[in-house]
Amino acid sequence: MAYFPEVPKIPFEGPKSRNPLAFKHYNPDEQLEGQSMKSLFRFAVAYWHTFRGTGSDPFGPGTMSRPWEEGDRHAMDLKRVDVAFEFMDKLGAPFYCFHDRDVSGEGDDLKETNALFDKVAAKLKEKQEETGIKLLWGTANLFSHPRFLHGAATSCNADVFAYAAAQVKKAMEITQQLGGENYVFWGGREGYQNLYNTDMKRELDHLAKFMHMAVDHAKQIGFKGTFLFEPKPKEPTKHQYDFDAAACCNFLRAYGLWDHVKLNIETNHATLAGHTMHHELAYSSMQDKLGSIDANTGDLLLGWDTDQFPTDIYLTTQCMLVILGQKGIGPGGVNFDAKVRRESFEPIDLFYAHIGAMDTFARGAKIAAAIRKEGRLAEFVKQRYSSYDSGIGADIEKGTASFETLSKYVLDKGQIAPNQSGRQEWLENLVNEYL
Ligand code: XUL
Ligand code: CO
Repeated sequence: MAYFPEVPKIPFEGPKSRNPLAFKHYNPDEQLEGQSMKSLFRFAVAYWHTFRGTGSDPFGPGTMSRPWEEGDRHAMDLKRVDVAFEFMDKLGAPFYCFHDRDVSGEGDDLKETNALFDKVAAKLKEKQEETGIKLLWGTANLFSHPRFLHGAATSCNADVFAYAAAQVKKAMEITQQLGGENYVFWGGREGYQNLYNTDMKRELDHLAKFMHMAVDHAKQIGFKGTFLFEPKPKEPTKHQYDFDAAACCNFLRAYGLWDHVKLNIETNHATLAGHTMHHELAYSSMQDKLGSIDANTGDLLLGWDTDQFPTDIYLTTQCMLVILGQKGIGPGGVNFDAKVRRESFEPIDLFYAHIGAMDTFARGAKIAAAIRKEGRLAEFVKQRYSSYDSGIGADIEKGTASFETLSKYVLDKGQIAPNQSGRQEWLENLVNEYL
């Protein structure tokens, strides 16, 4: 049974193609800076948006036409695995990601929920083996069910903390069984709405305890995947503790989790935090914490997390400048945590969305590689800081300078070296030369 009968396996046809069901730039075997595009991007499909998204928004119910969605919900969880793997196989996506509750629904209690999850996991494994598609990361949904209304690891209710721990234990074990290469924590409701009722210190201490338990459990079961923390400043809560990359780095350092966790950076979360994706990537990469990305984008005129597919070539060029700068992103990848618009309700729109996003990344990568090859941008930055390569600047960087020596230096010198232009406009033009 084919669920997308009108769609063939998506071919690469090159930039001149006008076939909407073909790649113009993503050519999995093409080499960029010594690696194939396939292994550079490690593209992943997000199970929750692509196979569970209904198109509902705060003003109205779902609009998506998904003819296969019918009948008993647990039987549907199994059937949907066939839909998902047909889609991913035709698209040529090498990876997928899920939350436990996207692939398998709740039972009457945790015991039944876990048993249902086992059944779906067995089918996922079968389909992974049949298609060669792999699990990039698993995670647990600790935010949708009403029990998590005060949060999960930061809930004021210790039983909810315990339930969340039991749920994550199972999600980690299934991720391991499926060969998942990473495990993600996004603090769905780990934050607060109002400080009048919140003990922030206790909540943060609890969150750290929770993550330490996850690290210990990974050791116990021999799970070797990378743990990833996914920053997001707000939504659904007014303040989320994993606010941005810098706040996450501080949390990991303060609570002794530094060596165990990296970051999964998402574009729309970066912009909600008042940063650019470029900033969040550059910051995490310089901390050696850039582990994976959730590739999407927001809307310039809407303030919320619209999770749109990335189609902006400047954005993907900036992403790839950082990713190529750290020689790739594996064992993480580029996960399309993005949903088609409520108005794009036909199944075929899912293909257009992913093809476009993969092409936008491939194009951004080619541009970034060309910029890096000529090296003019890097050379400018190197020159800009060259006063620190010798003399007084080198003393400052080495740590041999003090207020005493610097004061003497300036007093002796009389006139300091003049400033030079930052040349922002010229550099913006320079990037455009490669587009
Ligand atoms: C929510 C979000 C999540 C995480 C996984 O904004 O990005 O889907 O990626 O829990
Ligand atoms: Co995300």
